[in-house]
Amino acid sequence: MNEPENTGFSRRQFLGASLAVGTTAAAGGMGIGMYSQAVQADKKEAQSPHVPPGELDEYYGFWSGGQSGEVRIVGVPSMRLLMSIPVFNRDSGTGWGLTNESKRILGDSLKWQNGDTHHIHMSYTAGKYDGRYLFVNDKANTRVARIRCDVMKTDKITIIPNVSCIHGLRLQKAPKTGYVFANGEMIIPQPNDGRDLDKPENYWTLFSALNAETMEVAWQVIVDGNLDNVDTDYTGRFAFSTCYNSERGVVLADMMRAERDWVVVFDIPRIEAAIKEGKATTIGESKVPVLDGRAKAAMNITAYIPIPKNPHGCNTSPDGKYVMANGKLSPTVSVIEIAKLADLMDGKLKDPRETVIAEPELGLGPLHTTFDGRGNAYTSLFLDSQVVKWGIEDSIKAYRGEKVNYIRQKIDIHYQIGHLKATMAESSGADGKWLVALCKFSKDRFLNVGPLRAENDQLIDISGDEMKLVHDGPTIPEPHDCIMVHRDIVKPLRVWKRDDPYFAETVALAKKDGVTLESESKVIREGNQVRVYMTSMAPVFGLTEFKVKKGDEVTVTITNLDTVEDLAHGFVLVNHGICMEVSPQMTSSVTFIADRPGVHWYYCVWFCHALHMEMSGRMLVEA
Ligand code: CUK
Ligand code: CUA
Ligand code: CA
Repeated sequence: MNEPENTGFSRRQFLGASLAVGTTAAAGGMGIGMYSQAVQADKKEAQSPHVPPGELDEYYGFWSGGQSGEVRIVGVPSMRLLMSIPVFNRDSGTGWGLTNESKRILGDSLKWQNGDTHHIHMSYTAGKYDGRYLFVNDKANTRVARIRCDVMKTDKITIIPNVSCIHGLRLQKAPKTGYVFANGEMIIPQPNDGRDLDKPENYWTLFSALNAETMEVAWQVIVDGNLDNVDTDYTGRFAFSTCYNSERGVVLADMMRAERDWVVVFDIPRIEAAIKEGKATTIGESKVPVLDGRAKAAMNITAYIPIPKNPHGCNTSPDGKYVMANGKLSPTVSVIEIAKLADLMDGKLKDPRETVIAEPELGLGPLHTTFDGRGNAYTSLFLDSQVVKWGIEDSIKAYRGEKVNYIRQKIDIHYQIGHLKATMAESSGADGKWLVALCKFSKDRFLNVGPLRAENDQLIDISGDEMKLVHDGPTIPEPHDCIMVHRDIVKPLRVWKRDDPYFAETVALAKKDGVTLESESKVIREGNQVRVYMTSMAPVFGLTEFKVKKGDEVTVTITNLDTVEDLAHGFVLVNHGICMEVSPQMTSSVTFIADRPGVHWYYCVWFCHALHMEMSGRMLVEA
């Protein structure tokens, strides 16, 4: 075992008072590895991230895409980008935001073209990833989306009422994912209808629970302070949220005033019981039941545990014993013992701080923590640009006064790390093989591409005693978080099933028109509405031409009859701003106005056949 020295403490004293302003002022400035700690090289050679041609990655990585608004699938350990899944953004190739199928899912979201995905998580059964769904937040437009893992398409988007910015997002882990928990970050007047504009003392935010199956908001809880990140326990009873703005300030200086903010504990069964007992109200026009979880309401559905200072990440250990609140402006991570929370809720503890059983000093700017399933935690240090590996049980001993060194190793990363994640780490199946460090700055690590740069997702081998950096992975700004799930758990389809709900409504409309999509191509006119049904099979569309009149509302529905894996077609209508994906056995449709007379070509946009260039046709628009 390595015995590195813990130099973190003296460094903290050295920087002392400037700590509070550090995070905001020094972004991009400090921490390029001046304080790297040497560990005795461990004899085990680093695992190779190289996946030879023709072989497959061991893990599916699911990356939030940040302000790109999308989700990405990355192969790990090769770090090859495999696919992007449009969610809150618009997508030129698949037609996400253009097709009728995507418009139905976007619903009221169609009016917004951007999103900001931070936290992505996979549904659980009994604490283990179950490969059914992914859920992701949109900080920018206060939404939560669900992605179906069988087809890797977004299938539900919900706008959350009464809050501004959904930031933290986590799932109930047991017995299976019933609720999706979503943190409202910013505080606003309630209801936010123009009242109290200049009265921040009347601003509040809420914690939201969505039903994972229906994606409807089941209930909300109004809280003191604000809400940053969230995690849950492994029994299904508790959720925990960090709060950096206990001061309920509206400017930075106010948000940093207190030495401690807190973690809010939510007792889910008690919240459900209180709603059943009719204790909920509603806010404004929303019909969602709202409970008052503020301390002064004394409803006994929440508890507030003081934590230093402006804490950020919130991470439950895979054994279900602890939840870590990452100090950000404090060099510490606070370790809360989950077994003590029942007593806390029952009022049996004198001081909620009794639930904190360790507070290791780790370095500057601790943001997030991940786990290897072997008792070690790994915390990202934004200001130090390091990952610190530490022993959880040793940190507990040290807190009790025993003389133990809980720091195992610090490794430099490049640079300014936010989230970090180990393989399978947010499930009881944490396997401690790889760790990804999502670095906000790449600076000199890649070719200069101008003022806007890629970020750097670094791959670290954590399978041995020593962390070893093995790969730099450029990534388009800016994923905040990722999860890595073993490939045995994720089982996507190879071709669509004809009865898929994704296009069921389109199929039903065709049925009303008496059209059998799987074999027929025809044009149906009803007034100035024209419905064009055609098949596609490499290298031909079922119709090589169709005729409409200027001003007609035209719906083109295409069904891909090919059953060959990977044989997608696409439909582009030239100079009409239309493109859509039609993957094997999929039906896609798009509606537009034929506003210009003339000959307008359409063509297939996926290279599907030697005669792909010839896969085209004409829309003839009469004046
Ligand atoms: S937050 Cu971005 S680095 Cu939105 Cu999870 Cu910490
Ligand atoms: Cu069909 Cu190219
Ligand atoms: Ca604060």
